[in-house]
Amino acid sequence: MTYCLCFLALICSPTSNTTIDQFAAIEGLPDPFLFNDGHRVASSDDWKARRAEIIELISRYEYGHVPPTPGNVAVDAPLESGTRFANASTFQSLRLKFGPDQSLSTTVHLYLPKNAPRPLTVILRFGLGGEHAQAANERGYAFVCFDQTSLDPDTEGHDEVGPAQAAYPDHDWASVAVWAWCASRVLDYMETLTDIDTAKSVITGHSRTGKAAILAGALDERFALVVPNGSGCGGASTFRNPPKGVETLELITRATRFKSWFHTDFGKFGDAEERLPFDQHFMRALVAPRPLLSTDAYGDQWCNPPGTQAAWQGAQPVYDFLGVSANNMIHFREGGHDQLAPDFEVLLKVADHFLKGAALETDYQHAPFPRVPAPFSWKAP
Ligand code: GTR
Repeated sequence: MTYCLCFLALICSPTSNTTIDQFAAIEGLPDPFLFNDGHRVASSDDWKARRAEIIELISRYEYGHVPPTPGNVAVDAPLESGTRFANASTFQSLRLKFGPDQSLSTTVHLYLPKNAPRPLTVILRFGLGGEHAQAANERGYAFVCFDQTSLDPDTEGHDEVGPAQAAYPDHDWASVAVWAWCASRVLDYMETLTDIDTAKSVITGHSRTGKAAILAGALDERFALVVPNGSGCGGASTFRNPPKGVETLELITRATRFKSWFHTDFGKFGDAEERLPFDQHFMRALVAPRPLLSTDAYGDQWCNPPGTQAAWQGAQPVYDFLGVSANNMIHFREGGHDQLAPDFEVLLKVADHFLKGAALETDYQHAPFPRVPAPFSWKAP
């Protein structure tokens, strides 16, 4: 136990000059209920304290630390307004400004159904493409998408200090964290609109922005439903014991690939995932007790489907402990890497249930690989 306490003190010191050898290997998924000092969560207040420790762990080693809410989001310029979907929806494009001296900006597209009762439940999605806007509007949801890359460009094989990192030079945040923070700034703006009910907001994204969606949902408790799609490595699937053919921590953090998405220390855990003091089930646990639905595809091998099951299983004891077992959801469809209409339909069904009180026909709590055992033996306190 003494060794354990020293070790935990070491890993949690943000100033320590750690090397990989200083991290003890953890067999199976780490226990999210175990505090850094070795004692275990026993009450819901304890869980709040442990949750704060987990935020520090994933910020220190995986994504970097995000700055506080700037509290100064405003419209910089309206860009376009019109209608969409045979005049059934209004469309607005505008630029928001925020951050130090309001020097940061991002473009936001708002699609609002004309005939749905106000205030509207809102679905936020990363990227300006507008995919799924019509489906959302037809079901009475506002759909808002935004350009997260205006705060940090999406680069491969090299890093660029993006505008957000330049504006906050004391922060060690990497791209995924910048993008997640961007979603929260768009939500700040939504809070100023009488047409929108931000107490009922959904955050979703696909692939790299699925990683940003789960991080946004983990850090910002205003997101009422969190739906990472095809997020895989660094998103909703675990790193430990990667099966053949999946994207591993070592692969994703290569300098020739996406090192710049993650904290500069994260690549040290490449081919040594077992030494990570957490795994991605901690991300799902951070969202609890709020509902979380991961949507994925069996054919999307690169995204590590069994690892997504493992993360879902590893978060379930936390949802159970908080008395909301049904809020931890997983869905797999046949096919490949995409956020398709059927994926979005599952999101809408789950949103209808959790945010609008509709009945849920399916519980989305079935293991996609029922014969694969859960890779841990600890239980909820
Ligand atoms: C891939 C990367 C994945 C995923 C994907 C995407 O190249 O390996 O982690 O993020 O890009 O965003 O499309």
